[in-house]
Amino acid sequence: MKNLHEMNRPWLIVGVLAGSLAMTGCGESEDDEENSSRGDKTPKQGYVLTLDGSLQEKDAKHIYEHRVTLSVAQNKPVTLNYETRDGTAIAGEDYEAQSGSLTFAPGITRSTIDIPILGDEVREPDEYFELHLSDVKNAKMKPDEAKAAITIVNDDNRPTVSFKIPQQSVSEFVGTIQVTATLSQQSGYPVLAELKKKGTAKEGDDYVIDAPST
Ligand SMILES: [Ca+2]
Ligand SMILES: [Ca+2]
Repeated sequence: MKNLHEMNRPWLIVGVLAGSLAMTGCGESEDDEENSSRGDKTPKQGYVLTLDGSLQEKDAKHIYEHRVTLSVAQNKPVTLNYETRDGTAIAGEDYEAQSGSLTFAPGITRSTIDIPILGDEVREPDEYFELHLSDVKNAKMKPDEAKAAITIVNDDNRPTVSFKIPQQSVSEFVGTIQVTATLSQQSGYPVLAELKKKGTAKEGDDYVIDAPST
């Protein structure tokens, strides 16, 4: 019996090991199924997002690149439509209106929309226009993220005022002369200038000024 008992033990041990191995093998198989499920090529839901932007106006036409992003890369092309709309900035005067469609190729999460900005040398307030996104396919977009305000920041200084002809001599019998003041550049604001008079000729005796006091 002793021998038989000793002979049986290895079988028992082998049986336990076999059971253990079988359980381990079973566990690996379940993990594989889970991995397979995770790697089924269906990425997390993607969201299209664009933020407000701002740029310096500059003094000539240039291109502003407005960024649009996708929160997670997708395995299908993500498409959307876009269009600009006037705010205080006016299409044709401050920027060139744009509309069209944008595509994120599979795996891509960043893209830009080019918008021509019509820079000039006219001092103006900061102005903005809007970029609206719509018809997103193969991704989602939150309603409050469907548009961005883009501000064109003024970069023009105040113009200077000067006389076109700084000094001139005229006959006492000339009658009326015109004295012209000029601005160094256009202004988007009304420009007021104070008129000061001095000299040996006296107003009322030698001349009168037929002009606004400013
Ligand atoms: Ca400018
Ligand atoms: Ca300007």
